Amino acid sequence: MRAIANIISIICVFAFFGCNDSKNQNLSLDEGTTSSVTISEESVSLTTQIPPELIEGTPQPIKVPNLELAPQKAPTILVPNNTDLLSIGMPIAASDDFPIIGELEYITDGDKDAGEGYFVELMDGLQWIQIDLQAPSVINAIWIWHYHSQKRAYHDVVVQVSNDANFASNVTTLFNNDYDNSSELGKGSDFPYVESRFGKLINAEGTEARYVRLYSNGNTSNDMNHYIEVEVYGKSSP
Ligand SMILES: [Ca+2]
Repeated sequence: MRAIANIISIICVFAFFGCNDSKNQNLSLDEGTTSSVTISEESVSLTTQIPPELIEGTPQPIKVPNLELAPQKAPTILVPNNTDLLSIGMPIAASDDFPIIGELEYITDGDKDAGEGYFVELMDGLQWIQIDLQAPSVINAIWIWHYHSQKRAYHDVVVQVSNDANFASNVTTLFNNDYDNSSELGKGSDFPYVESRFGKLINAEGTEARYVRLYSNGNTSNDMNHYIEVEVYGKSSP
C-alpha cells in the first residue's frame, strides 16, 4: 500500500510540475504574443485586393533574358503600420495624352480586373504615366498591374519618383529592368517579369516625393503600353 501511495504522490508531484510548466509555457506564449503585437504596431505586411484570374487568347512566346516568372501568390513587404493607399483617385498625366483604349483615370480607380474596360492602352514606343499625389509624401511601396489576361513581360519598366513634375531634378529610380539601356534612362539591374494578377510590388523604402512616374516600352506580345492599376502606398507629409 505504501508503495502505491508513494507512486501516487510521485504522479502528483509530476502533475503539479507539469501543470506549472504548462502555465509557464502559456505565460511565455502570452509574452511572445504581446511582443509580436508590439512589433506589428510598428510594421505590418502590406496586402491588397488581388483581382480574379482571367487568362484569354493564345499564349505568346516571352523572349527576354533573366525573366522572372509570375508568382503563385501575392507578394508582400513590411511597411509602417500607418501606411495608407495614397494614389486612389489621384490625377494622372502621360506622355500619350490620348490613349488608344480606355482612360488614364483607370490607373487609379481601384479596379484591377483583367477584361475589357479596365485597362488603358498607350501608343507604341517608350511611354510614361505619372501619378500626382498632390503633396510630398513618404512612399513605402508601389504595386503595379500592367495587364494580366495574358502572360507577357513589359520592356524597360522604369519606376521613378520626384518632387519635380518634369522629372528634371531630384529623381530617385526605384525600379529599372531596362537591361540594355534601350530607353536611355540608364541601364537597370532589375529583372524583366511576367505579368500576373498578383501585380508587381516594389519597395520604395520611405522615399519622399510627390510624383510617381512609370515608363514602359511595349511588351513581349505587342508594341503597346498598358496599365490596369497602380497603387502607391505611404504617408502624406504633414
Ligand atoms: Ca484600374
